[in-house]
Amino acid sequence: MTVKRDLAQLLQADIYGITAEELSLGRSNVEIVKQMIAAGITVIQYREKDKKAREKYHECMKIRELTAQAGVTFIVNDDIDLAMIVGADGVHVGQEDLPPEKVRELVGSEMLIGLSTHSPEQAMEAQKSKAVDYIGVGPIYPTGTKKDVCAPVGLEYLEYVANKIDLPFVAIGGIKEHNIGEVARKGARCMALVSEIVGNSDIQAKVAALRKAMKES
Ligand code: TZP
Ligand code: MG
Repeated sequence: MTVKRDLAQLLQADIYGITAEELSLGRSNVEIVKQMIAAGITVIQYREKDKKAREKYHECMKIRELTAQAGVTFIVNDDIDLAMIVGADGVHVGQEDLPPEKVRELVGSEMLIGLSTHSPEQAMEAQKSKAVDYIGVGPIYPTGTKKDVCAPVGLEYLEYVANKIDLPFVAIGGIKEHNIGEVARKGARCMALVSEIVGNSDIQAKVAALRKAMKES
């Protein structure tokens, strides 16, 4: 039922959806996931920094059910235990979280591991580590969504990854309809957008417009 370690699906994804309830115009994370699925998004990450573990567990159980029914890859940000308990397809960690090799020991061989990277050195290290399945590349542009975010890495680092790194990658940070074409032109095929998607009252229309802007680039 679940699509474990389905890198093929991840590679085909054009848009990677991420939850952010505080930016979702009063809609719940679960409601946003329903709308992302309706918009045809095939990879969805649950990112929730403010809630208690029990509430996150209940939300993720519901999201697991919805994504499994739709054949959508479900990734949990930060919480390795939560990802395992709800049977997520993947877990996404940052540079200051547990090392990916140790995460792999915990989650086993089936689960996808994503790692955020911000420099060529970090991308190289991720590639050498056989534990990482894909990397996040960003923030490309300034973003107000992530609180502890580093300075924008710019398009130069994105180009480096597109040309020199073999791992699948997801561009992230400040990507909007007006600049997604520029990101695509630098070699990104999969983009993660938070505020641009969850902060829109018509997610289906926004995703269609984003896809059009990517294709026209
Ligand atoms: N990691 C790097 S930037 C970012 C995360 C989670 C936030 C991106 O949000 P937005 O609203 O698409 O700029
Ligand atoms: Mg993190």
